[in-house]
Amino acid sequence: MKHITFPFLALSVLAAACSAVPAPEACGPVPSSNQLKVQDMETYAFLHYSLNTYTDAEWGYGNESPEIFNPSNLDARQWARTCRAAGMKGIIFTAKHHCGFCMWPSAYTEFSVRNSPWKNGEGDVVKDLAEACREEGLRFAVYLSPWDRNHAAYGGPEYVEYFRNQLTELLSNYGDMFEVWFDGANGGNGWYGGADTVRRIDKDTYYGWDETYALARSLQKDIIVWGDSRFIADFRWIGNESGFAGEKNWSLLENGRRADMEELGHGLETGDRWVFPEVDVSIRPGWFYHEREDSLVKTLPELMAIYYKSVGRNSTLLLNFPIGRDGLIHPVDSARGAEFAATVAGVFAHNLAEGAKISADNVRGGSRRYAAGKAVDGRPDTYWATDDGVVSANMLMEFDAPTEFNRFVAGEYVALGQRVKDFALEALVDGEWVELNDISGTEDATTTIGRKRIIRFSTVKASALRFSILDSKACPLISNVGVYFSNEKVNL
Ligand code: FUL
Repeated sequence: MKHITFPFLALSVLAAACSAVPAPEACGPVPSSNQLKVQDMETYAFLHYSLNTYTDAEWGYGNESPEIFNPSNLDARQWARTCRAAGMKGIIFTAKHHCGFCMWPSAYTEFSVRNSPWKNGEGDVVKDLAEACREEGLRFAVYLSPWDRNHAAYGGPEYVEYFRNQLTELLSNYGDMFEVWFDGANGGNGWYGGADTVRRIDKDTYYGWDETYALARSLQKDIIVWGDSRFIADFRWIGNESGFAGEKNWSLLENGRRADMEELGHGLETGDRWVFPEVDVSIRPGWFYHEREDSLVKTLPELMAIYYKSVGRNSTLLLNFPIGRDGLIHPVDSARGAEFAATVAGVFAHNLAEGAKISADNVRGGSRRYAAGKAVDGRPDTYWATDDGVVSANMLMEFDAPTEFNRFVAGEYVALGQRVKDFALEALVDGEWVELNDISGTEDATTTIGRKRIIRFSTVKASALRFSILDSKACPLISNVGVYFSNEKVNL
């Protein structure tokens, strides 16, 4: 009996010891599972394509003829393949831009591909792309412009019904969607069914966002809403279209109040709702294709800088590829996208922290379950945690031999809330502790962490790295730490 009871007893003692260390409680607002899933996609693509592609414009007036939509070579599979090769995990497509032209044969308007010569009016770009995404293993989503410069009733209640009908069509007929994008540009001059006038609306009240968001959520169980209203959506605009988030970046905003530019860029430490930041930027100067921009495709160093300032600053990156007039993504853009993905993968291929000796000056209940090593075990669901009430602590990484590195990555276990307010990095170089800060920073870079924070510094050759959390809303939960060496060129 002994040899059976003993391990049994030992196991129960161990179990009791583990359960004696309570798991940390959530701190403040937390993300929904839909938000977490989109956050974890990190990079996904925007595709801008509409009549503007053929009028060489960025905003159509709404008086264009559907006849001009007749691409010779439209191939949604090429778009999906290109996006996948660029490291994109999903695609958001402009089903309807401000001109009002529908890239699917909507039952509610004549202003759509149904009245275009392309495929004799039998085509459906949204359907083609939804299928291509499924084939390439990408998630799919739509951009539906609330502003419609073609519709005669824009500005009145009838248009809002039309808008919701279109939303229902899109979210019912094309399979699973991960996001719906309700652009913030709203009202102004337009064709409006021939009225050719100026129509102003109150963008907070006109669309009945509460109900419209609820409609979207009721039609798609995994969807997140991107919106720009005081009825706060699930993801927020970052406040610029240049590709950067603030150094300090909270995933929170205050519900019921329109955020100003400062709050969009940095979030709000005291916010009462989880609203993750999304950085939208185009690989070219414009969102739509213009031949004159063929030589202005962003360079690899520019794209890398954007990556560090978006994904590396607790945001997702929504990178736009315009569709060309032939119905394809231009080869320069495709090649640049693939180079970008390969470079990101290369920089973060080898985590030097994995070979280091890892320790911390505080570990929750002294438990192995919350040990510092949990931050380098490659698992997103385990983390280093401190005791409740301990809001400053450090983790030490000691290398076998002096090691060269210039990138540091940290991530919080945000399912239980974003916590860290301030941290510091120091490297032990020739026996001296040297402070490391981001090379691009105009602001203090080592502040918030969130889901992922990347710090870039000039190469150091160090025998140890100290990651100190200086202040946190509650005990910090660090699920990921990485140290890397990269020699890729990055724009500051
Ligand atoms: C803006 C729009 O006005 C642009 O045309 C583009 O669609 C961009 C993503 O959002 O608000």
